[in-house]
Amino acid sequence: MNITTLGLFTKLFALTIGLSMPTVVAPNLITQAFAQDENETSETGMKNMSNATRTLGKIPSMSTPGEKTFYVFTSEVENVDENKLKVAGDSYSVHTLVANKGDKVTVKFYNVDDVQTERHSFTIGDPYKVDIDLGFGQSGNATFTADETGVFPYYCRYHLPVMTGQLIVLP
Ligand SMILES: [Cu+2]
Repeated sequence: MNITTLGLFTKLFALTIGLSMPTVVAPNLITQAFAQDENETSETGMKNMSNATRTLGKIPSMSTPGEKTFYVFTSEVENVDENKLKVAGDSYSVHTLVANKGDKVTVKFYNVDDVQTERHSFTIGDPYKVDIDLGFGQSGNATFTADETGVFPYYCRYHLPVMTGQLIVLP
């Protein structure tokens, strides 16, 4: 380890300490960190979160009554030898989505697969009839009202049977 590497290492160490200390020592520093993020995000939801944090001094719940927004990314299980195992290693970043009956549900789906020829879909059959079908680097979304309770599988039409999940709609 030369001097430059050592210096970098020390800085990284200091940074790590700096990042981990506030959570232990001073909870109000977390609030400041949230407030700083405000300029970096355009999502109104996130802004509301930091406002709520500042005025109430509470950790935000992130839930809006009657609305659910889910961010789902494509994912890859590491070390799956597709030829040997005869199964794809593709997956979703989230495998279970939970909503309450009557919720307005929005699914935002992102194809972050680094294989440029690989398409992925986020598909739910009846009664919701969702089909977000994406090519390389694309994203798409779908909104529906969860007016039927039950467990509804979602799947990628290109990577069955492994790339699946379930939407649970509670009464
Ligand atoms: Cu897929």
